[in-house]
Amino acid sequence: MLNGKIILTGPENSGKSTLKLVIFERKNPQRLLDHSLKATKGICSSAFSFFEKFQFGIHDLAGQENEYWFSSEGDQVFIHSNIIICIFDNTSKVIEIQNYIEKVIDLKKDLGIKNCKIIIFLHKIDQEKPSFITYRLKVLRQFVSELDEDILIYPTSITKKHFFKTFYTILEILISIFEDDMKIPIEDSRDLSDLELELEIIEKYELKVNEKVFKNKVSDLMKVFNISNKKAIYHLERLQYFGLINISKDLSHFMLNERAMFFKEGFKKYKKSYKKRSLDILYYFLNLSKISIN
Ligand SMILES: Nc1nc2c(ncn2[C@@H]2O[C@H](COP(=O)(O)OP(=O)(O)OP(=O)(O)O)[C@@H](O)[C@H]2O)c(=O)[nH]1
Ligand SMILES: [Mg+2]
Repeated sequence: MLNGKIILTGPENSGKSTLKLVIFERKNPQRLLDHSLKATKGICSSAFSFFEKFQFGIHDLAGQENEYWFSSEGDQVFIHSNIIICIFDNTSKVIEIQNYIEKVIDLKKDLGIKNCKIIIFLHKIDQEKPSFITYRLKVLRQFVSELDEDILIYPTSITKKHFFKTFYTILEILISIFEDDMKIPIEDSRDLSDLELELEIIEKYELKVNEKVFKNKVSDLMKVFNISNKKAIYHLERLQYFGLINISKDLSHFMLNERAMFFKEGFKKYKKSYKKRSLDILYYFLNLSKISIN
């Protein structure tokens, strides 16, 4: 039995499936921006866990089938959900976004779902000028403030400039909503110094455009960080699991991948203001695993 249920909904082509893949399944955002996924058919469900203990399902609904999801048969998928994330392409008409939000609120009332938060992502903000996004957010926030639901709206995008912030925002949302369930287990020997070193590795190395060779030597890493080969491989394997680097088969070389370059662009910028809290948050992602649901 899973302890959490998250629904991703929104108009077709708004970016739901891509967001799920780049954040939770550690896929390369650039690849999914260059090669779009096919439109989702029906519902695409996956399950994940943090620290193995807190297990949750994410259900990504096909935008093309929205009529069905909001019908008295299709709406059953929303039962027991804890978070309904509505994702909109920021270029959508405000009135369409507002109508959609109202439909979700009605659905929640009809189904009598309690303990469920509605979250709005104004997505693909890279497509518009910041001043336009600010204006849009203001209009939508004003709209939701008049509803009798406590709805938060976040600007998001998986492009390089916004990837880290989006990634961080999603984690903060999960931690705030699943607060008690998501506490770091006491038995976890939470060593943030490991994570700190791994972030330094990401900051130190680079990946040039179209570079495909493993050019960084593990022996150099050992010298720079004054660590043993065993420790170096330990950190590199964690970073590989985090979806940020690739290690050569013989474990002698490694390279940052494109996802790491996306990650570090924002991390560098936000690191100063987020400080220790950001380490805690990133620690969660190191402890995220995909689990099978059968
Ligand atoms: N510019 C930009 N494009 C994005 C972003 N996120 C996703 N996309 C693109 O948006 C398109 C739609 O993405 P999907 O994830 O398939 O959209 P969806 O909401 O799952 O669509 P349905 O399955 O039809 O409901 C793809 O071409 C993605 O590359 C983003 O942050 N910025
Ligand atoms: Mg989809």
